Amino acid sequence: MSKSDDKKSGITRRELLGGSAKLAALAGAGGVAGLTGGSLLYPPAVEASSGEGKANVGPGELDEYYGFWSSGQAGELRIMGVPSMRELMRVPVFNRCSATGWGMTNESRKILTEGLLPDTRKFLESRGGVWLNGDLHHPHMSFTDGTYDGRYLFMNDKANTRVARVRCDVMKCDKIIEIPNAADIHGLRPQKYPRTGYVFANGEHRVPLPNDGRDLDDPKKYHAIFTAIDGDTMEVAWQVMVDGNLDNCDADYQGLYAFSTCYNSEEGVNLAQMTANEQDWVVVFDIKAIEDAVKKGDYKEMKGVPVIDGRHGSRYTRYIPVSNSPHGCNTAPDGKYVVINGKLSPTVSVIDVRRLPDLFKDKIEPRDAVVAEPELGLGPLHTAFDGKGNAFTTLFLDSQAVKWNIQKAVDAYAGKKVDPIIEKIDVHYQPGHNHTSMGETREADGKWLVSLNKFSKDRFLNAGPLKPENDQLIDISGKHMKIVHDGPTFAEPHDCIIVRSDIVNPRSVWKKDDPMWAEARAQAEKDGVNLYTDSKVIRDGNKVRVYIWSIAPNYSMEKFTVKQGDEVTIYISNNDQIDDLTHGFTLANYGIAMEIGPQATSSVTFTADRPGVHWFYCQWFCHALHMEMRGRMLVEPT
Ligand code: CUK
Ligand code: CUA
Repeated sequence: MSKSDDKKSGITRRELLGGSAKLAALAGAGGVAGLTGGSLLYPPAVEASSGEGKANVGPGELDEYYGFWSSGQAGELRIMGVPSMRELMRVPVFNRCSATGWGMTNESRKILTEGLLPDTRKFLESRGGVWLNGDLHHPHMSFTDGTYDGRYLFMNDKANTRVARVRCDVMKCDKIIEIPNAADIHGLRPQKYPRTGYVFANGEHRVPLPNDGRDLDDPKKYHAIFTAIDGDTMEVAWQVMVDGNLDNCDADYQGLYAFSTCYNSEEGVNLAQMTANEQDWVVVFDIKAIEDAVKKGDYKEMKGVPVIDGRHGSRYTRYIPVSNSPHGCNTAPDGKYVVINGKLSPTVSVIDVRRLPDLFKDKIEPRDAVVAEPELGLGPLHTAFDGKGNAFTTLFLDSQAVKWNIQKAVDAYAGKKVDPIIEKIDVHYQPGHNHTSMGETREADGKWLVSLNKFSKDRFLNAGPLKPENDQLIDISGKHMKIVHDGPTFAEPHDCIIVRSDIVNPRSVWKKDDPMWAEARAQAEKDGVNLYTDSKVIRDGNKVRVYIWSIAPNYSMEKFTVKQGDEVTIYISNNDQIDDLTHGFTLANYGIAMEIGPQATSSVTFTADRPGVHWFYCQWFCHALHMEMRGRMLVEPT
């Protein structure tokens, strides 16, 4: 907070911090005080904290919004309740999961491997077949007509150049593809209109094409690639080669353009080179023109994908100069403006999408598409919207959230004497992304803002040198922004979306014909086995298939025998049809665990190379006799 801001609001940063701490203490104690007859310590604070009351979702009460949180280098998707900020679920995607068996079961390994490029598959052969890590930054829901439609969530993996999809009907990942030609997918956004449609994904780092060793330390031969993925089939539709690198991206509300920020127009390979220029740029992609180019054949095919040349001078792109090293790229719900966040510059640049047709016709200069450039504070990274014409930008270096008015910023840029900044509040500390409820849709409702802060320092009990991040919930429904909740989170929520709960309707019980275990179903059919009623051991040379079903607290088989060296596949089908009756299957000392949801089938294949008695047990608490839900695998030595 600058000195002048301190004077304006009449409080210092430290006092504000103290005040928030008191509010937080009250949030926990308020209810108890009434019961115990204890007096409220800070009654004025309660009056002042209307938002806090709204944020308090009592035991058994349901949240108004789903939050879908990334987890950065943890590689999973997290589902939160907003405004309670309760963590509801973790969905393994790019990581492996000890609880659910993601990365161990045949069903998950199929998803983790089927979209790998041949050379990666080969690379992983001696490394267990699947990647062990991922870096999930940007989870975004599919759209229809400019708003969330509850079908899918899409997300990037920066670490191993992948894009994944999660089915919202069961909240499980069903597709992961590796993106060819690109290096390290960072920015990701779905097409908003007319529907998703495309999922746009930025290859952040520049590499030689092909990247097979023939070119090494010759950065002039490096390229960054923008990718459009068909969200329905999860196949790459087309790619565009650009100048510079690619950071974040977004789409418009008209279905005509996509935008990517570039923080390395210098095409450097070290920090000094990458930040040398005064200006970098935003690349604008003309989607219809690119689709035409694909139809007409104006592309080069690389690794089976049409790659369009979108470098300077191309008909398919335009490069709009903005200040050095822009980062976030956010389309406003009014459908008119795209906010480009300055990062190294204290400004954001506002692009008017209505000027883009003229830009592509070269009737205006690229800079003429910029209609505002308000100076907001130090380190603007990402911007969210309230649907009422206001924007909220994170200031990483200032550790603040700034609320500003878009129209006023446009007016000020045009020369009017107006101050677009409405309010700044401290957040704790160093915010990256922020997000408003429904804020990246045309249904932005202006109720909540989440600030995803990279550091928590003194906000929580010290848990050791590795600190959690701090997600703060801010009530933006009133005149002033008000922090109402601190939420510690483990590494590292870059980004999130906040979706009205009526849009998301997951099932409680699986359908028996779910595509997730289609292969198990096909194999069972070949073996003449009903997955849900037959217990069978089928020997097929040294391949053994074991079919087991379960009803709490029993497996249908108490033991089975195999020979040392057999390749064993175990299929477990959960015959319980009850809400919240998940079983597990853990095979002790074989490193195997899997989740089997109600009416689901899970399977795992392994070599029985350890002779002896091996207990398998249910690791998902399912019944009073859950501990007894177990059986034996007897492995005869050869
Ligand atoms: S990036 Cu992390 S703070 Cu990967 Cu969306 Cu901006
Ligand atoms: Cu089945 Cu625990």
